[in-house]
Amino acid sequence: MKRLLVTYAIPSESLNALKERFEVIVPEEGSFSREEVLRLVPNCEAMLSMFSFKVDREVMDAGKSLKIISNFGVGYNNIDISYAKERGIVVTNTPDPVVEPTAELAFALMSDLARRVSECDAKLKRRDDGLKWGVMENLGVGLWGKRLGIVGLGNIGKAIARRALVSGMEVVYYNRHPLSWLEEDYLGVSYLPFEELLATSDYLSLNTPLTESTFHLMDQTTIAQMKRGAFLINTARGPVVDEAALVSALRSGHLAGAGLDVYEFEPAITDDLLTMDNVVLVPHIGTATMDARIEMGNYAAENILLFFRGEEPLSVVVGEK
Ligand code: 8YV
Repeated sequence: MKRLLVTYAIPSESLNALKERFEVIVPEEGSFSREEVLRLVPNCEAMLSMFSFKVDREVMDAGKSLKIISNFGVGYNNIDISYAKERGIVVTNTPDPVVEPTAELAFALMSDLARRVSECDAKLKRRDDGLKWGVMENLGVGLWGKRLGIVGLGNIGKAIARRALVSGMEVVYYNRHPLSWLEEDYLGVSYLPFEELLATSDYLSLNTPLTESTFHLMDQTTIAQMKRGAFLINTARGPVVDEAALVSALRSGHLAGAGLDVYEFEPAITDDLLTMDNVVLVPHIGTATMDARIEMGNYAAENILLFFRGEEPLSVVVGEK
């Protein structure tokens, strides 16, 4: 029987079909440590990995028999893709089940910031004397009539755009390769050059993968190019934003607020962010619903099953297409 190493205790129902065909090595709860993975992987033909676990050269060298790495999640910046290519290891991911939950969270962060929900909630709960009730108190900005700029209009960006449009927002986007006018028309979005997008968006949502070219895409220069009083939402990957530059733009008042699901030094969070009322923070929960976790698990499992049946996996990052 082939062996599959699952680095994290994902929903057990997602592993049922795999257990019929593989010896599945999975932690009872939480995740295997790096040392455990290095000890267990040598005998495994397949690995089901998580964004928080680095699958680098050392792991792949230890995994002499590895044929496939099925990543649980859409983002695969945790995997040394060029080494997987070199070794001929197929890498797959789970783009479809993450779309709606991530869009939901991005929209929740944006709505929260727009109407200062978490800020008021926290002040009320700690009976903060600074919280005043009154017609001219706790004024937010709102979403209706405002412009949302989406950096990276892939499937998640499009799902955010749909939500924004029904909320009365105007949606503009920047992609390295703009969509066709037909698709723009169908979605109700318009392309803008990056600098124009930054300068005119009231809300900026980051939805790019983390690559060499998106590392610190939002740094001191690009954050300064953002419209004064704008809000930044990041549900993509932390290092897309230079967190120190973000903190100083929030301190100076250039940015009105930020909604963050991901962090440059995750799981560490820059201390200053923890003290700011106009910052809404959540611990990388973009796809954290039970439904999504099961769907992601099933999808990651299906990728492995299809591969070993000699069929095309659902979503291939590296390997035969
Ligand atoms: C997951 C994510 O929480 O899909 C991604 O890239 O970051 C999230 O959906 C994560 O991948 C869990 O491994």
